[in-house]
Amino acid sequence: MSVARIPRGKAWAAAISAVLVTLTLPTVTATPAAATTTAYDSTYYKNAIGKTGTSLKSSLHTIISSQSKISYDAVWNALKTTDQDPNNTANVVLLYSGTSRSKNLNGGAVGDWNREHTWAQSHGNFGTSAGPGTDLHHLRAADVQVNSIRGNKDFDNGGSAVSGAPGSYTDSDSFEPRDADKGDVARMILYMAVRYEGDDAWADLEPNESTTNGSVRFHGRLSVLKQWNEQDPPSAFEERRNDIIFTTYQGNRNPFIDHPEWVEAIW
Ligand SMILES: [Ca+2]
Ligand SMILES: [Ca+2]
Repeated sequence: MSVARIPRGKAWAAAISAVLVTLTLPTVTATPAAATTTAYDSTYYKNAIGKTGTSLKSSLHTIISSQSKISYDAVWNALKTTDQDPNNTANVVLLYSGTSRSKNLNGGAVGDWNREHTWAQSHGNFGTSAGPGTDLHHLRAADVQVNSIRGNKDFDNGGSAVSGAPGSYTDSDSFEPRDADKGDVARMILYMAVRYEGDDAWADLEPNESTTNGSVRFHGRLSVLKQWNEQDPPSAFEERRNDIIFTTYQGNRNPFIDHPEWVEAIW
């Protein structure tokens, strides 16, 4: 009987390399915030693809700065569409609490919802004229009293429970949203940093590590926002509102909802 003439050494090498391939592949694909691909990569994001750091930030700034602006009064009706409860079209879902509340309860009284500026208005003093103060990419429906507790605080972990917003915490100088809203908040803040670079009528908004920014043009806390972006990836709710803002209201997108890995690529 003849025996197969495969040299023993080569058979071993082939077997070992096959094992190595199966061992190394999962490690390569398991990196956090793995690169995503979107339908917009070859069109809207064409000039940003493949870039990192300040080059990526600069490209994205140019792309997303082409937009329409709405009035602060028009924000009410826009939020009734962008923040609609997926399970009840008569309601909006409120940031920080997750409460579902009637669209008709918009206003300033206890029990109403109002227009939360996730990037606090005072951080750069942009007010509510058409611009950063009316930019739907960081405006969300929120409970009047919860919004008041958040105030203009920077974002960070820690504090005591927020009344009316289970899972959210606050202390004297910072606010921590509930887990389901952490990534949303991070991506909204970082959108604002890329959109507003000081080359128009508005301040150059930037994230930093402080929790006492008050009325300066910075927002904290960057290292925590980066963690929140990883911890709470974009949801169907966020993706839907990004699409509605793009197609119906502003004509621009939040790049960090489409490509959450771009947070680490820039910061
Ligand atoms: Ca979320
Ligand atoms: Ca900026």
